[in-house]
Amino acid sequence: MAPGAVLVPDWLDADGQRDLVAACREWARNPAGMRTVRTPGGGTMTAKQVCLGWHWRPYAYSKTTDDGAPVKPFPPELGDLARGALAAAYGEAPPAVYDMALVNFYDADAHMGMHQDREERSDAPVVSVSLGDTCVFRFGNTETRSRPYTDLELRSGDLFVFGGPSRLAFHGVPRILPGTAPAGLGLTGRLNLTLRASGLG
Ligand code: MD3
Ligand code: FE
Repeated sequence: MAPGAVLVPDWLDADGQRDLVAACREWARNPAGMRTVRTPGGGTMTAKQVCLGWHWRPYAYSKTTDDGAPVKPFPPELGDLARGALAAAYGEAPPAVYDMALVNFYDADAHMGMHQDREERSDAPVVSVSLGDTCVFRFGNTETRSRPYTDLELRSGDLFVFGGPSRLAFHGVPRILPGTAPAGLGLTGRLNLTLRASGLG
């Protein structure tokens, strides 16, 4: 891929995928479900979302949710998952503190427009794990949200790590390929888990 962007296909086996789906369901359920994110321009995002560790509000992080409730904790096992992901992608784990996760759920019609992730104060790589339906992922450049970009498919169990010059690349999810989740996973739609170092202490 581009410098700093490493795709590890089939990083999680079937059992690992099933465990992570179950965990995502727990994190989404307690105490509140997944939320619909409203953007400052008055739009709504089609992917539903849960934040762990830090609350992401377009376009800032906070320690309370929109209704003033404390943000759900960052599960320590996700720190281990992040370290394992960095080792798999780069062969070593840079010493950043991973303290926030975003879980995005896409139904068949959901998508995510081209954007940069630049609310974090840390330049540590973003770790992304895909579960369920395959998506078309659009990986762009650091200058504009338009071409040049590369479209590729992310499948259940795939790991993608975005560090170095790729950290500020524009990216998005133009579409989901419904019905492509592995049989036996028990997931209709797509879950994406991103792990980040907020750098906010
Ligand atoms: C490249 N999520 O949560 S994951 C996001 O599939 C987000 O839910 C998409 O974009 C999803 O912000 C894409 C791949 C990804 C995540 C973060 C990145 C690619 C990235 C940050 C920087 C560069
Ligand atoms: Fe993003």
